[in-house]
Amino acid sequence: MNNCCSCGGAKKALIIVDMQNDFCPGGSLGVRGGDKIVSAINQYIKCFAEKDEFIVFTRDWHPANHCSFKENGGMWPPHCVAETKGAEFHADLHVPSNPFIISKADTASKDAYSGFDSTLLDSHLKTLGIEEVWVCGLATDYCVLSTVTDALELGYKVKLLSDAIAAVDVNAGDGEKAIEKMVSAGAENIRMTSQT
Ligand code: VGL
Ligand code: ZN
Repeated sequence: MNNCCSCGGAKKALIIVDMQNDFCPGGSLGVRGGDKIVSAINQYIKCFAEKDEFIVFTRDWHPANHCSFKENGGMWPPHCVAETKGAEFHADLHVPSNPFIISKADTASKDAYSGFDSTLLDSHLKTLGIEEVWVCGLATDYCVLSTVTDALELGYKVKLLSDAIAAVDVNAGDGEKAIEKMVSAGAENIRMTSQT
């Protein structure tokens, strides 16, 4: 892919949202094409890792009795229960040996789509002097949308990696609408990978 170097620009981080088995085809909340973006994400990981730039993995990390599950009045099938296979990262994702992981929505009574919601992500990025985030992962219309919206509100410059996201599409077109929302909120829509 093209050079992803900041080249004197803002210090940046790659945020990989919820690339977990349950959000990939075969998982309990499988997103169509969720597995097809792994190769693009790996290209971004390589580019950031080579330049020693910060990489964050978020994960949905629910207790077994989480409020977002249908049986508890929520809208989703049970998914991403902490410590289960479904909550593990996709096996082909190139997770570095000592990854920085943000777990979210890890208490029964509260859901959290954004990686910034009730986590240390913002304070950590600010401590590192990071001003720009590149966001990819799952799902475009839920956790990617929320993470991007929060990042913009928190003052980060945001690049949306639209070759490395996929949508739940509860209603047809939700993913496209989410992309429009993120762009009108100030995210820059880019695609840099070679399609393999
Ligand atoms: C997500 C639905 C429920 C996501 C998380 O990661 O987009 N979607 N929980
Ligand atoms: Zn969830």
